[in-house]
Amino acid sequence: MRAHIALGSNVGDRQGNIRSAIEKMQSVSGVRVTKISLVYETQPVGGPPQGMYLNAVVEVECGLSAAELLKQLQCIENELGRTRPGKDFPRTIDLDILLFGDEVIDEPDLKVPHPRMHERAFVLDPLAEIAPDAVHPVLGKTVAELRQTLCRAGPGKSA
Ligand code: A4P
Ligand code: MG
Repeated sequence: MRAHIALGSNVGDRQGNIRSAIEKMQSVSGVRVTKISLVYETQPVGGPPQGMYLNAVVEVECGLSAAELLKQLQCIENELGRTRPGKDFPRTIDLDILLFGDEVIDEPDLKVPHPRMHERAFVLDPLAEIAPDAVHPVLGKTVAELRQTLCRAGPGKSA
């Protein structure tokens, strides 16, 4: 299955955290990283006042189920020192499954497509760079179309 994963970091060595997370994904058996977007610096959206984020998206070919992939991503978050004081708090690394082929999953601990992906420039800009033609299976629009209709935070802002 082809899946897309968002990476976000705004604590510590942000570039190093993104790079280490991708390296760790590459070493998960059953996961092959096939595309990597550029890294984007973005304004924090939601949560308490906090530093700027680096965001990126990768595409993987995945022999695991979505639930198994989530478990592996959470292990990587923990290895990179992720703590969870509350929602939208600063983080060393956040790994979210955006799309998992055309699967629609609505479990308490796993929602795919990611419920907020279509509202967020910090997701759609890097995703559109590597997968403009991927289709959101609920909204029935391509990533490029979602990005075009996005309401931006303000002129020149990328988040
Ligand atoms: N979960 C459910 N669905 C998924 C999925 N598709 N992928 C559950 C990954 N996890 C999923 O996540 C909380 C729970 O979501 C997990 O236990 C998992 O079972 P978390 O990573 O512990 O907490 P979080 O990151 O605070 O929540 P979440 O939902 O990832 O937050 P958001 O909505 O993604 O927002 N601003 C900028 N510029 N850049 C950012 O990257 N990120 C956030 C986080 C806010 N503002 C940001 C950024
Ligand atoms: Mg998360």
